[in-house]
Amino acid sequence: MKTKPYVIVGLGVTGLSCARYLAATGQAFMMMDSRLQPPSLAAFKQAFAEVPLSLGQWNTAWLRQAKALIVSPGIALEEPAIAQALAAGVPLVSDSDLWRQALDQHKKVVPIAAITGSNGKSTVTTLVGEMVKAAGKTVAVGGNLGVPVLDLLAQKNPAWYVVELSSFQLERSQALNAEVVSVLNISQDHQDRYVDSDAYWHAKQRIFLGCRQVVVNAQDDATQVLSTELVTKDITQWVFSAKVLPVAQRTERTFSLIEQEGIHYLARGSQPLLAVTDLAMHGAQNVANSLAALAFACAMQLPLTAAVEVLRCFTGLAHRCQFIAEKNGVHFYNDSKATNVGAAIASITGLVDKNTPKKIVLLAGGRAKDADFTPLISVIQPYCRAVVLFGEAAEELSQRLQGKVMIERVNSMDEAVQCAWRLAEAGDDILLAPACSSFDGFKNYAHRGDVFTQSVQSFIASEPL
Ligand code: UMA
Ligand code: ADP
Repeated sequence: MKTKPYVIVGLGVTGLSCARYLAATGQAFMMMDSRLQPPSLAAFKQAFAEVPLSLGQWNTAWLRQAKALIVSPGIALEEPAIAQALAAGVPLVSDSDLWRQALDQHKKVVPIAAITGSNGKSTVTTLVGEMVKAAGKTVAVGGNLGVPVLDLLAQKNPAWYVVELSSFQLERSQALNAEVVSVLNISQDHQDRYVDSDAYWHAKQRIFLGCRQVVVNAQDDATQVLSTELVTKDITQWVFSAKVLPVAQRTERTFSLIEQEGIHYLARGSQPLLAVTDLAMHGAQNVANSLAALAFACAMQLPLTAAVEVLRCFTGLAHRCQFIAEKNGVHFYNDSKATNVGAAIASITGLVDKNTPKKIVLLAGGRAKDADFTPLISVIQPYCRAVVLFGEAAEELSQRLQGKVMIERVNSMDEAVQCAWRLAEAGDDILLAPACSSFDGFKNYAHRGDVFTQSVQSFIASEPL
């Protein structure tokens, strides 16, 4: 009997990487996407002209007859056509399951460091990757950060895989069996995809499946391994905390702040490694991210001095609290990647300087993802001079903020920048930290950040000093 084909569901970068992998390993597959013009269509047609392709709707006949479904992370498993096929017994496989299988077939085992959490994933993943490079070793870095995990197989002889994984990727994957993993922090996100916050958090916890070492955030209990079902063997635990840990709690496996002669240092146990002021990234959130990355470096047996040098030099990723420009003492920051409430709070509080009277003019809005904005409002009230609202969530945010802070509503990024400038006073920060996803008006967060940056630059160029 002819073997059934895999059905790849979703023709984005993940779907395309799965197609390449299945073709390279001689396995039959078909491709499906509910959109008529999915983003990787041209690349797919060029490489796989003969492969059956179904576009524009869910092909239920294909879904039911598949050997297994490989469903891209952007598609909810609750999507009725997918859910029906799964309920009828069609197996589900993720791109990371295929990746794990491929790695297991190689004689040389390449260890994996895997990072999830609500915020800071991309920053920590990048830092850890840079720390491997600084140790003189080769590294393949990817996952939710951008390069799908299966595409990392193209890299020759890495000493480490360092991957960022989202809840969407983890919820549909079996044991990753990584060497070191972390759930960096948990705050609410993606409530349009999960029945409640617990379901989101349980998805994140799947990163622990089969791991050997964990990096835990001492300030967030939800980052600990909370079920013995996830980890069957003894695991080594490393701890980070962006606070000063009491001396009695400090060990070789703790990374926290210590204070010496009025100066705060990032430290291993009680050993100072780097003054906080010598970190190239700014914002309290990046102190936590740096400590987490140092914990990874030690768990991975990388030289600590090289890891510390990375922290001294790495200025941060684009679109994350990125300084754009200064005009008349007003600073413009692009944190388009603050796509949820927790990230926007970290972004605002990270800029607060209690020694100056400056305030923040916040640009916020976009697609709300069913978020609860209450915690954001309690930060906006004390620290923001005004909030400029745009996108689908503008109405909801405006109702929630009425009477609490000055609000303006706008229809374009150019208008948002001009409006923020009118509202700002000398010394203030103008911050794009939308607390929402960008998909209501932009291709993605990077596109939104680029549009903001261009608006700021043309505004500054057009205005006399
Ligand atoms: N879609 C359809 N119909 C389909 C298939 C997809 O409408 O048939 C829509 C989805 O609802 C989604 C979009 O297309 O809005 C993209 O989904 P996808 O699964 O095709 O995405 P990929 O291009 O494969 O990219 C995915 C991750 N995207 C998502 O999880 C939405 C990328 O993370 C990741 O970099 C890439 O795999 C490689 O691993 C992006 C992201 O936004 C950056 N991640 C979320 C986040 O960080 O908050 C989780
Ligand atoms: P992710 O990949 O999880 O989205 P990023 O490293 O890209 O995380 O950072 C996205 C945004 O999240 C940042 O711009 C900042 O606003 C916020 N952020 C970064 N690190 C943290 C942290 N440790 N805790 C809370 N918020 C953070």
